[in-house]
Amino acid sequence: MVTLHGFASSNYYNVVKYVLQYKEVPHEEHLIYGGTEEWLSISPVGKIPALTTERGSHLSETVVICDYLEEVYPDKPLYPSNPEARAHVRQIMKVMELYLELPSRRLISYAFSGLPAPDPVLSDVRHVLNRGIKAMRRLSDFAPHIAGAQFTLADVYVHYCNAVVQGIGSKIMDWDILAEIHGMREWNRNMRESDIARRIEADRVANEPEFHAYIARYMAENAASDK
Ligand SMILES: N[C@@H](CCC(=O)N[C@@H](CS)C(=O)NCC(=O)O)C(=O)O
Repeated sequence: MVTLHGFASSNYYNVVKYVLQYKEVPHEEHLIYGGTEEWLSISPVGKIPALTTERGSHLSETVVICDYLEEVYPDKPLYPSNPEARAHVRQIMKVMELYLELPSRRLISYAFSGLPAPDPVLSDVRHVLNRGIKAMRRLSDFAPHIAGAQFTLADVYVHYCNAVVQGIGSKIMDWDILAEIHGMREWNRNMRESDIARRIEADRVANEPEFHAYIARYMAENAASDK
């Protein structure tokens, strides 16, 4: 059995969790928020999620984990068999990560602390997001899936990255970022309807109070150590 480490409020954790459920891979979840030295032996950068394989190896980085699962559990494939189409799926995910999720994520501490984000940060984030929006307009198909006819990892990945774009980026910047990409909001709504997505959302909602308590403790400890 594989073990998924992390917590249900993490969008990246939910990408892997979706893939595990979609491929019906027997797994257990290990609730951890990270932040300790021991965690680095499982996830070297300290990020959530990580996966311990059936053979006991530890993997981190969401797409690396998903690609591993794709190779080891090839039934119900999440990549097209054609190399060009496969690269297109990877391109969508990379653009989403670098030009939409990560810039939105830069605002996460302001979202949690309630402090205003400095103007140079906002302007930098807006610039990168605009590039991402333009790219996603060109790359996304929504016919009916993000990369076309086949449901792929890009659907799962973009859906959960959108949670950060919408919940952090749009919120802090007062800007409906997803509405800028024609078809994205409707597609995103449809993605919420599957049984897997509903289960993952229920777990996320259940985890929220504990996650917020963890963040509050983390911020208080860091504020104390800054003094
Ligand atoms: N590049 C990583 C990003 C993962 C990530 O940012 N995870 C967040 C939780 S959603 C995290 O671990 N944040 C805590 C930290 O950055 O120390 C991946 O693809 O898995």
